[in-house]
Amino acid sequence: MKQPKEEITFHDLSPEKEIFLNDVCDGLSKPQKTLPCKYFYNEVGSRLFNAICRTVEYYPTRTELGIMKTYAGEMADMLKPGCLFIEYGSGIGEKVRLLLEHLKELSGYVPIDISKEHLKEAAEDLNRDYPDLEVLAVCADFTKEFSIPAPQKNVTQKVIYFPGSTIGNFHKEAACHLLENMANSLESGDGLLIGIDLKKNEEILIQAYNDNSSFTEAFNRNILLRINKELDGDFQLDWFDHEAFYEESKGCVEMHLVSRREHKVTIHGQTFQFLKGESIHTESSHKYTIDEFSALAKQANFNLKKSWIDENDFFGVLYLEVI
Ligand code: AVJ
Repeated sequence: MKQPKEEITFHDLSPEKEIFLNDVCDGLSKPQKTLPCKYFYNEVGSRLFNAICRTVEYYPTRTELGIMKTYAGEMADMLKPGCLFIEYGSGIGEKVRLLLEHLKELSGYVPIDISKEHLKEAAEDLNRDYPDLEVLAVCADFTKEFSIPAPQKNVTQKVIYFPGSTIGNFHKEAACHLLENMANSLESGDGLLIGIDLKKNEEILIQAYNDNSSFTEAFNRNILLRINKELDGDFQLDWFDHEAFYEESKGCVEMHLVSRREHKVTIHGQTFQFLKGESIHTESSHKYTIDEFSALAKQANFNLKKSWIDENDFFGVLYLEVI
């Protein structure tokens, strides 16, 4: 086995506990209670998410991986030799490996993730397998401002890789805003390679968020457990039911946690009242057509160059460039 040439660079900008507490209390004070879905991804949550990805019902991961396996060469051909490859929400880094087989002349790889332990492990594994690649890991909430570290080699082009359809977690305006921020961190001719979950039969969508092995349910509830542990909360996990449905008018799957009874929850000394049947909206997952997404990206100054889709039209990987 090859020895890693050097250690990875690790920039820790993970959100502070006060911000987490603030976001939670803000969300639970609204008429429609909500919790930001980015807080799903602590160590347990990231593990549960990986379990969801392996279920039969959750088609996006395996479909996107299939597209990457088939077309990674074509995707790599769109990029300039010496480009800096920046991955938003890098997770376990499974998808990027398929591209790295074809991207031999990168100036560096910048994985960005909010889940610190998973990021560190994935970045170190990658560094071991690709000893010539400079890995500059950034633990950050990419919806907040952060800077992209510079590698030692000369950067000919910057390309943001945003797989997994994570962009779907943002409602239209927020998605547009995030794309604008990306475009602002890039220059004309720089790229964005992005995974988009496509609109499809409602039954398939509903199944994907209601898997039989109940990993999605556990993933959804885990956010309450995290609040209990990290913010001194007293949520009774089994007083909440997992619910996921497709909201046709918004084009998104919504996940909720529905209170089975009237009760009170205390978090860090602050009390929140729940009615029977009242829900916490924990996630939205927007589905697009290629045209809808390319129009949205256009507003953020990105031009669609090429797209790759699986044979069922379930998922798309799009390459766009800053105008
Ligand atoms: C990782 C955000 C794309 O929205 O489908 C999976 C997360 N939530 N099952 C998605 C998720 C419930 C997933 N993303």
